[in-house]
Amino acid sequence: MSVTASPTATSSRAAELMQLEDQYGAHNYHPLPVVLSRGEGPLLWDVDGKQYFDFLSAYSAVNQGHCHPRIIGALTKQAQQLTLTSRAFFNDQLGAAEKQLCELFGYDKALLMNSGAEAVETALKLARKWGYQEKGIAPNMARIIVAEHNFHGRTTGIISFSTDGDSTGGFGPYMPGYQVVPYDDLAALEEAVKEPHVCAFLVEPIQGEAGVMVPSEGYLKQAAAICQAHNVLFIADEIQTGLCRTGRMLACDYEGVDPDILILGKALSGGVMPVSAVLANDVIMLTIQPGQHGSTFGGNPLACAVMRAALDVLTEEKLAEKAFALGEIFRERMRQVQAQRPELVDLVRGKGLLNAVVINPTDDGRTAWDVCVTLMERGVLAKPTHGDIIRFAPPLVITEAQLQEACDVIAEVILAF
Ligand code: IF1
Repeated sequence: MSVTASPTATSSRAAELMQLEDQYGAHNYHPLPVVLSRGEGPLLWDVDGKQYFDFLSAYSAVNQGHCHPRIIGALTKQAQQLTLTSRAFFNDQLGAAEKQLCELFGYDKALLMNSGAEAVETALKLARKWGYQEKGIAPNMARIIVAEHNFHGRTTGIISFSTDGDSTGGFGPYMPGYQVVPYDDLAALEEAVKEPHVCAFLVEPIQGEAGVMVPSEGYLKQAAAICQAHNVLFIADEIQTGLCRTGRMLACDYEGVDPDILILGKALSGGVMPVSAVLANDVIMLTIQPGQHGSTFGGNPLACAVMRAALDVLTEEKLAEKAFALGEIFRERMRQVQAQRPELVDLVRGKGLLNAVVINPTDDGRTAWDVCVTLMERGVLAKPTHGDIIRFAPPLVITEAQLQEACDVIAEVILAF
């Protein structure tokens, strides 16, 4: 692909479409000024036909690449047969999909939901139920430990334990029953889980939104051991880090950690539709009985068919191995840039193809956002988080040649910045 250096001449069509969103849509995002209309693999095209490398992957929902033919094939086939029955009845897709999930990740049972936040809420309810029924915590006294700088979704329950002002400000009152401990701090965690009402510790194996914060080697394993020693459930939110993104099927696999409750989402559907899942063994999962939890679309036949194809693509195309190898190349390329511009590039970190580059603001006030606008003009789409951190997360199907080509652009842009 030839990445044209043409400046972004926002066409009238693009401007018109951006204006529509501005006039008729909520202003809950501040998108880069690009209007996309087609995606294939690691590539996106805007309404003017300009081609881009996607280095966000819809926040790791498109690990399998845009519009993967296997997944789209499963979608279109099932869409013409049966899309939704509700769980009031059985359907011919759900059981096989649950079986595939349980066998792939090694759990007794799966509970399918739609958005990631819904799966997180489901995990929190399961942990509390288990706390009351199995651990004997007094009614309404269950507490859950979470990490500082966490991101687990946007519901009023989940933001109740967020430490990010933007996520929580102005949305009170907040749900009680949570305690925040510093991320990557085993002593603080051990102190917190001693409290007898604690039923669970919820944590991201790598904190994505916080800026791809990779914890110390051994943190996950020791945290899981501390939880086990205190009869506290270890809940891993792998919605962003899971499904091959970090170079293993799960980020927890790097340390051989088997969470008591595993939460998946995003790439569980390859970015085709919202599909999320909670996995746990019977002693936890069966604390919820009929009528105690659910969702209209949870486990719908269309989502099941899509999820099964999305999981097949991850394993058959060996996307974890690819992410691992390509991630090494990416970080090495970025470290070469850092060596040339140490005053600008503060840090390069990540695992597999979940990486971040921290850009120090320049003396004349230009920031990571400005780098991303220039990258957009040069045909690479990435988005900053928390002002100075650029997350680089291409679809795992990107080829080495494409990755190198995108790195050439990223290096040129940063070095010229
Ligand atoms: C937004 C962030 C990323 C997640 C983890 C649960 C959820 C997410 C680890 C909830 C969702 C998305 C949400 C989206 C942007 C994006 C995001 F910037 F918000 F934090 F990826 F880092 N656990 N993350 O990353 O899943 O309900 O969205 O399906 O809200 O702006 P969801």
